Amino acid sequence: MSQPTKKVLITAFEPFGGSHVNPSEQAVQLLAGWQIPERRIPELEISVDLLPVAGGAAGLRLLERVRREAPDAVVCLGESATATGITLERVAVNLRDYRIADNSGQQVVDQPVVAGGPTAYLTTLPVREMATAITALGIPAELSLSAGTFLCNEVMYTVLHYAATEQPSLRAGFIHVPQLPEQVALGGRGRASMDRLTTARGIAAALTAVAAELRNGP
Ligand code: PCA
Repeated sequence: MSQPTKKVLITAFEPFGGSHVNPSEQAVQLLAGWQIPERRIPELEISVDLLPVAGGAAGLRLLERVRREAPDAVVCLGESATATGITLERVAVNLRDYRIADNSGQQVVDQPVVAGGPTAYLTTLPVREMATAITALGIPAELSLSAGTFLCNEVMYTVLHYAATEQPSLRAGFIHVPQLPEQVALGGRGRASMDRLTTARGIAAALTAVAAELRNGP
């Protein structure tokens, strides 16, 4: 008997911080275009969106989409200049403390994401299984305790707060991806990088673990 289809919303971020590309956007373009074999997960109906790197606006856009589409899971992606592999975030904190200005020019310091909200939320994605699925392909993956205090943490906290308060069945979390080789080369520093195809394959593998979790869930 075929499984009922589950809806997964995947988001990426636009470029920021003076860069012309964002590896999360490029990986999501490959996922959306069915350009990688691992993408074929019949029981998942995948939709994608691109979020602005703008405080407040990113979360509003994400929640508007979540309310409209009512997905079963939300997987948000963003770039990290320090990630050495595909990085599955475990915790979102109720803190906005931007190390640089966002794309609208605002640099928020020491503000909560949601006034009066809990200090933190744990991811509701099966991050351990996702990491295992990624590394099984020979692609580096790790779990992380903090998505930072910039936009990535902000959207992760925003969607987890929405789930906790309005849609408890919704699974949500955040994945940081390394910079592209060309970004690291431009920066002139010996940092880790990952090409877009490898990143997209890793994310697709992680989605198979999400699909398994949704299959077994309520
Ligand atoms: N990375 C930033 C915001 C946008 C992105 O791709 C972050 O780590 O918060």
